[in-house]
Amino acid sequence: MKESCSRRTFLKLGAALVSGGVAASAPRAASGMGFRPAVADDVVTTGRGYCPFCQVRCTYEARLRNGRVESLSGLVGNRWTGGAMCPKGLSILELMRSPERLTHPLRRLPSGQWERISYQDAVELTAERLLACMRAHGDKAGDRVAMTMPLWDCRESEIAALLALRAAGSVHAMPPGESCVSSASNMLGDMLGVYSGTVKVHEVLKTQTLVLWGANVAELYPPYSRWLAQAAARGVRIIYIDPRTTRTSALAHTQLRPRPGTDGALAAGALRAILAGGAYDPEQARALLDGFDQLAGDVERYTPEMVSAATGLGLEETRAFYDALAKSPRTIVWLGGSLSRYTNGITTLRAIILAQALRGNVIGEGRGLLTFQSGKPDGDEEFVDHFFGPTQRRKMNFRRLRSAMRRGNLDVLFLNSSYRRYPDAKGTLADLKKIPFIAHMGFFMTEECEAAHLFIPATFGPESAGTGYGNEQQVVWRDQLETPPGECVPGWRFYRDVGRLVDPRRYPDFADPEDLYRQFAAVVPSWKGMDLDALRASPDGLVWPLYARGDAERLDCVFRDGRLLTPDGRMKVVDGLFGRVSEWDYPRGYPGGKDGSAEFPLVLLQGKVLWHWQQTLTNFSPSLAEFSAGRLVAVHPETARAYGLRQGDRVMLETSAGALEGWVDVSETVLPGMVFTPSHLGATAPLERNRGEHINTILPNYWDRISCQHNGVGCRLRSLERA
Ligand SMILES: Nc1nc2c(c(=O)[nH]1)N[C@H]1C(S)=C(S)[C@@H](COP(=O)(O)OP(=O)(O)OC[C@H]3O[C@@H](n4cnc5c(=O)[nH]c(N)nc54)[C@H](O)[C@@H]3O)O[C@H]1N2
Ligand SMILES: Nc1nc2c(c(=O)[nH]1)N[C@H]1C(S)=C(S)[C@@H](COP(=O)(O)OP(=O)(O)OC[C@H]3O[C@@H](n4cnc5c(=O)[nH]c(N)nc54)[C@H](O)[C@@H]3O)O[C@H]1N2
Ligand code: SF4
Ligand SMILES: [Mo]
Repeated sequence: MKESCSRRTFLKLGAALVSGGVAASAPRAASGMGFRPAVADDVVTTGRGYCPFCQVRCTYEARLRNGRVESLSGLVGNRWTGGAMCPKGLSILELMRSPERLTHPLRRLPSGQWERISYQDAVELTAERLLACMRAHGDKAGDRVAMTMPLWDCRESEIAALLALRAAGSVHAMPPGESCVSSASNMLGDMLGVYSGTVKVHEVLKTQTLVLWGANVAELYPPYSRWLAQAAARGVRIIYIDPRTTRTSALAHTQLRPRPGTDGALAAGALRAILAGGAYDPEQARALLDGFDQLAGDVERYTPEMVSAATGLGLEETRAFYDALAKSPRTIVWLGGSLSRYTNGITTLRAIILAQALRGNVIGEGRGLLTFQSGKPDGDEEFVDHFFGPTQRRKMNFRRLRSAMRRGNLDVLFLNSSYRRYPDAKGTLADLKKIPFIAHMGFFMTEECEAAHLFIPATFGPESAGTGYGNEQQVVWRDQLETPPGECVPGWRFYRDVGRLVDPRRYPDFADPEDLYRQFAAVVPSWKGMDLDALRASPDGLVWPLYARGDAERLDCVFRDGRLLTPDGRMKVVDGLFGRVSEWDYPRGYPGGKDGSAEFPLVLLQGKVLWHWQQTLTNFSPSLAEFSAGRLVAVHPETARAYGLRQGDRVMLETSAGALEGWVDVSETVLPGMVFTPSHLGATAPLERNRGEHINTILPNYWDRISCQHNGVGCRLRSLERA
């Protein structure tokens, strides 16, 4: 906590505000959570932190009265956010103080009822389950213990959890990746040697064309809208590719609206057009692309006519797009998360990355690829190995983990996320129920509790300290500003306490996140320069990696030597595992695709909405509920006419996997033949506007080699009005 100010200094500040002295820079507070004027003997202090939700990782200043946080506002001086913050972050206070919040550990009795137990009992019970598994299975125990990742508390909690997992011999930590942007990060890794964006967001100011490929920046990273506005003001041409119109549409010069899941054909067509028009440097392309000579044959069939038929885009707009790419001297492509969530995502992403490479747009100023990414810095494995030694165990993915559950081969699961993030949520729950012991760390009685045997109440926001990381690989600090209610504990404490019971000899001792951070930075070379004091002093932390104290942060293109970071410095056109761009096809279950069914002729698209975070937490915020339209089912006027649906009608949305009820919103924001519905609702949400069966309960369990599919399956609508 910094700058504790007495009543006198606060009054002086108040006087300055009245006279207008600092009014212009006075931070904006969340509505309804404003800071009250001080009264006699109030102690007013401030502290800092960051929002745990999206990867913009906004930093905030908190204002406290008598030790209680009263308001949060975006930290002025944060170079990435411009000092902004969105209402999701401001809901932290509401969520912390929610009357629904669970604040004591609970154990499930054989009767199914919950019983309150002490924190110490919860720790001992968990350690005992791990030790019992180790006694029964010896070396094999490591494959019978797993965890879904605790992403949103702090990095030190993640590390403490990974250490506890390894104390039981396990490496099976499931980050949300496979349901998030893993196809994009893995294709970037495979083709360019870097698993995240190749540049930081500020590079958009230096390009000439910015393609937002499914990247709904304005609704997913609201504070980053300013980067689009600034780029446009500098003459950057913004092309947005999204089947829906969104708030991002207003910030773009042109929008292309292909049918969902067809971007791979559009990108392969771009490759063909660039090759045919000679809009590339043959010598450079041959040097960069391993298999260059195969490319022309691979993209032969993607004529503008074929692309237009596959995507539903007009022939002229398709040609105009290719022309814009061919003529632009510098282009940055921002890869939207949803591209990863189709079973043809790998091919799509490969085609887009190849198109950037062919035009010479991966290395150099104003060129590159941006992503929506956690920005997770490396080093965790190095650190865990430092204490436990290297391991030969190969990490499972979630599909394998599910089949282990199904076969009764999983004894302990730490459920630190929702399980609903994966499609076929009901099937996932049924498999979870085969696990004899699930510890869930969370805040509310959500669907996850239905699967759990032990509930550990977590700390939220300013109730605990630690670092977070964001899209620009910036690491930021959060102060602990309040005492957590009841027996709520930060993740690092629970996992440290369990880990030290399981393996007291090897599990490292640390007092708090600061201590753990310093130990980590001392062990891992890429963190040696990530000085904690410097990081805490800066409004936007430090950008990882820094190998030595005093080193300058690296903010330019990652390919500093003019060379890709793949082992041979080249990019593969054809990949043994991930295939070639000639193989593009519609995603699984697509109406009109290979395995599409005539019974489900509409294309289902679901996704995030502006003021909600993922599947769980913000469903508990009353002020965010005000922005929720519930289970809306958006259809184009033509589709509504064809189905005899009117605005507000109640309707069943049905897929091959199930059905849920919603209300019809007739809207031109979607294309004819397509349905859009939000992803955030939950069945256990206490606020009616956020309550509803989760969309993943009706999505079939489709996966490609990397990711699960959330979009593009066939669906139909059945009116309940005149049934
Ligand atoms: N249908 C559909 N499915 C999707 C998506 C979609 O758009 N549509 N999006 C996908 C994407 S991009 C992602 S990243 C995933 C995200 O999916 P999840 O990772 O499941 O994210 P949340 O729903 O936020 O669940 C987070 C849970 O973690 C726990 N938690 C949160 N904060 C803390 C904390 O500070 N401490 C502790 N100990 N626990 C905490 C709480 O139990 C909380 O409910 O979902 C994916 N699934
Ligand atoms: N408000 C809010 N913001 C968030 C999050 C949140 O939960 N809520 N979660 C954060 C996280 S973890 C992530 S990973 C990111 C990324 O989140 P994303 O996965 O990118 O989010 P979505 O809303 O699923 O999809 C983004 C856009 O892609 C469009 N789209 C869908 N299918 C296609 C397609 O086939 N082609 C094209 N070109 N576009 C398509 C959708 O219409 C939508 O406007 O968002 C982050 N920001
Ligand atoms: S949700 Fe994202 S944009 Fe909103 S305050 Fe949190 S970090 Fe910032
Ligand atoms: Mo994500």
